[in-house]
Amino acid sequence: MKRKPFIVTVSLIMTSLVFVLLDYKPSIAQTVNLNYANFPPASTFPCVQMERWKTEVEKRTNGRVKINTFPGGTLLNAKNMINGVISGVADIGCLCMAYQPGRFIVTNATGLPLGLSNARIGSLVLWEIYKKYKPKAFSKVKVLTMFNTAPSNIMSKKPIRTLQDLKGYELRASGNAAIALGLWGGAAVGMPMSQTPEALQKGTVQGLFTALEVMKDFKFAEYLKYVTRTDTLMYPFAVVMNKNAWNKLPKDVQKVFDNLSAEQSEWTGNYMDKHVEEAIQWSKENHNLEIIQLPKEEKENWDRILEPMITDWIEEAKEKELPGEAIIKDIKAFSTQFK
Ligand code: 3IO
Repeated sequence: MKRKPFIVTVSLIMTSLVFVLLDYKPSIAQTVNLNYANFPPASTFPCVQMERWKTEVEKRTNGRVKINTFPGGTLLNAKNMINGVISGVADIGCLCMAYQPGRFIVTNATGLPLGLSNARIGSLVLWEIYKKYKPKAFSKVKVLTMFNTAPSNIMSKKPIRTLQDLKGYELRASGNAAIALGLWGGAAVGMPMSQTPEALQKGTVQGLFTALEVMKDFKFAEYLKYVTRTDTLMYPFAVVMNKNAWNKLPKDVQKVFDNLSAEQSEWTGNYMDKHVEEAIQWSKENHNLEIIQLPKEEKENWDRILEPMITDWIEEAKEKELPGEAIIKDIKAFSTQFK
């Protein structure tokens, strides 16, 4: 075999190099892959909002950003969510702030019994509070959005019609909701939502205290036949992103994410409010759910019992050198603004 002249070899190498570069360059500039972790099952509202956000981001960036979603705690679980995002195990994570009340004092104030009447208002108020106070708890992440659940209600195996019925009764709840149950005389058992189905099956708890859409999404209505309408206290959520991953994003992509923040908050609130209604209907039609309405005076009494939670929270905030009174005033003001 005759050897190719040197110049031919060199030009062949150069041409392939050009092809490799041409081929390679657009693909690195074009797609950013981001992993998004979530703790509860795919059917539940935190994951529904995650899929909606993914769809919008992929559409608005013309496919230049691809979001890989990990529901059900497959990448990070409820309690290690924010630390996992800070350390880069996931690029994005959705967390419930009520699971770490001491870590998210400011934003958890929107979960106090302050009369926020639905998830839409709760979510928009939470987002305003975040923007205004920029709590230190989020200094190591980029916050993409925040939202709140609908107000909480008691779901239980036996009917709860009076405070007497609640005495010592074991119900699963976290954060402010757990404090409230305690004040009413119940026995709150703390754990993330993702562990609740097993605890109910095992009989460690006899019900739970949170937003009602879980009756359908976790099929709790199959064995929890009673709802007592308390309609108070929300569970605040945040979606956070790894700072490095954020800094590496092209400016126009960052803008797409930022433009989605308030919109995603409101979308999730609206979805939650609508889905709670659907879940109640579904539970009544398929599982014979009984809804217990407290008589007006009784309801006022239940609400009154929770009032010290506000002053206690203000005290706790003060100890941490946070403007507790101003934050509570702002929550109330924002909530009338969004009515
Ligand atoms: C919740 C958490 C995960 C999936 C569905 C949910 N519905 C309401 C919540 C609020 C919450 O975090 C909780 O623990 O009750």
